[in-house]
Parts: sequence; structure tokens; C-alpha cells
Amino acid sequence: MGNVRILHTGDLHFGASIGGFSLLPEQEALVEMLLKIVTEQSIDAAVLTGDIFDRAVSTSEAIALYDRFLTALCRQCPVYLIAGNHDGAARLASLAGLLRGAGLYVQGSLREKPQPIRQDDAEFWLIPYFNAEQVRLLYPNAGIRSANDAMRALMDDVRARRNPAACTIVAAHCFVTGASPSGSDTSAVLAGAGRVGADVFQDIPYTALGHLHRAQQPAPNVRYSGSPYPYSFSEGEKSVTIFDTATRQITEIPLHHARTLRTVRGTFDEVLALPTSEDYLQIELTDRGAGLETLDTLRARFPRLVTLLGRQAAGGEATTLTVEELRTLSHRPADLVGRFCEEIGGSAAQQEHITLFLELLREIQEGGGGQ
Ligand SMILES: [Mn+2]
Repeated sequence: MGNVRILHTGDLHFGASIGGFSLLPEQEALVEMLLKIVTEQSIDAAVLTGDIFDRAVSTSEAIALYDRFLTALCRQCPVYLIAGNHDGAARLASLAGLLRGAGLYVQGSLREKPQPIRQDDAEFWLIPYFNAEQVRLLYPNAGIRSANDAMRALMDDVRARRNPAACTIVAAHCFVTGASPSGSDTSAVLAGAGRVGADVFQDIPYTALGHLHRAQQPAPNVRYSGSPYPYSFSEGEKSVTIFDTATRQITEIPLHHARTLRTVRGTFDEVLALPTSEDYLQIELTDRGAGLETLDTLRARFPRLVTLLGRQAAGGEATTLTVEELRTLSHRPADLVGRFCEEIGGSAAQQEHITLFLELLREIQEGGGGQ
């Protein structure tokens, strides 16, 4: 019985956008990268750990991308796919029974106890995003009160029914932390109600996780591959994970995106002196506030500027402007005066100034053409 080289990725968020920019071009390029890795790394199985789509009801463009990706991927190897909290589980799992025949194993929700899927020396168990309530219905006597209890019950069941001759692979979409939330502390249980302790997966050779976008391992055999494309400014380097059932080794394959999300920090002059860039940028100014004019100037140089964070030189409060906000900003005269006073004067407009301004404006407009 042969070994299985597994590609683990997830949190693809097809159809996502940032600051009003659609990320579909980046996701198209990502799909090509992933297919290339499958070929180059002799991958035998792909595990996609949820949040395939960015929303429960996707755009036709996102569905077309999913269609192309999964069709090409399934032609290369079997695919094991679970729903994340962003996916519409029922939509994702439609025709699931039919798709199994094509090598696409989709688990949308936990209506029934999980069933193993055998491929060579690997045995896959698919645990989609769930709420504890659903799992309590499956294991009514397990005393399930939290996500941790639910996952523990599920893993106990997997251990009881797994084939000991196979390498158990669990795929799940949830928030896993280093240790179980303490059962004795009620407030900790409440605060961590959605969290699962990594020890729940103890003695499972590989647990492939989705949900957190930064690649990380809460325990040696428990891994978030992280999203393969950054969807926020704090996600770090991007990669996919390979797990080989023969060596039981975890390998990280870095991804290099032509256009990515970056944070740039410096004074206004320093930032303006930087080479122009097509990246999605968050710019943090260290010497001035985030004003509309500043935003416009920087945007001429950095067309995909998404967020501008500023600081008042005098040590005042930091200001933030997103390009989204710029688009939706009110153009009512009173609002414009308010913003002008904040940006130039450094403090909120006083009501009497606004009133005075509006009176002057009315005078000009009424007296307009006649004089
Ligand atoms: Mn996600």
C-alpha cells in the first residue's frame, strides 16, 4: 500500500476584495501556482480546509474560478474539501454524492458522524466548521458544552473507529489553541467557548487546520497551513504545506505573489520617495495625520493604496482613512468643513464655525448670479 503526499491549503476566500479592489486576478494566479505545485511535488491528495469562498453566496466570477480550479485539481488527484465559516455549507456540498465518483470529497456540515475515506495508506476524516449544538445531537451522551468538548467527542469517535493500519489524517476548520480551555474556570470557558485545545488531536499523525490565516502549529502534528494569499496586512509570508504519510514530515512550500499586501511606514517625504508600487498598501505616516489631500497625493503614486494611517506631529491621536471611506465620504458642506478643521486645525470644528460657514455659503449662493 503506497504512501500519500498530501497538499494542505485552505482559506482561499475566492471572491474576496480589499478596499474595493477585487482580488480575483491574484486568485487566478494563485490557482495556477497551486496546480503547478501539485505537479512538481508529485502530490497524491489535496486537502482544502475551508473558507473556499469569501461569502456564503458567491459571485459568478468566484464560482467560475472554483469551477476551473477544482476541475483541474481533480484531474490530478483526489480532493478532500470541508466547509469553513465563510462558505455556504449547503451550496458547497450540493451534488456531494455524485462528486465522490470524480474524486472530490466535500463535507459541508456535520449532519451525521464523520465517515473515513481511505486512499492508499492514508485515512481521511473530514470535520467541517460546526457549532457545538450540531455535534451534541450526534453524541448526546458526551456532555458537550463547548467547541472543545465537541471536538474531543469527535476525535474520541475517530480513535474508536479508525483503521490502525492507516495513517489518520483529520481536516478541520476551527480555532485551535495550544492547550484546552480550563474546565474549572467558568469565565475562561465562556471566553474560550469557540476554542479547541490542540491536545484533543494528540496521537493523530496529521491534523490539517483552516480558519487562522497565518501558518502556525499549535502542536507538532497540528497545523494551520494559513491562507495562501494575504487577506489582511498582518499575515506574514505565505505558503502551502505538504505532509507525507511515509516520512510523516511536514514541508512548507513558500508562495511568491506578483502583487501582495504590504505595510509601509515612514514620514510623508520618505514614503513619497519610494518607488511606485502596484501592491495593495497600508501606509503609516509617522509625521502627519491621514488627510484627504495626503491620501490623494499618495494614491497617485500608489494606485492600490487601501489604508492610510497618520499621526499628528504634536503627538495627538492617530488618524486612519481608508480609500473606502474616501469614496463614501459625505460631500455635505457641513461635513466638509468639519473634516477641513480636523485636518488643518488639528481639532474638531466648533458648531459656531460651521454655522458661520453655512451662513456665508448661503449668502454667496443666493447672491450668486445677480452681482
Ligand atoms: Mn478564513
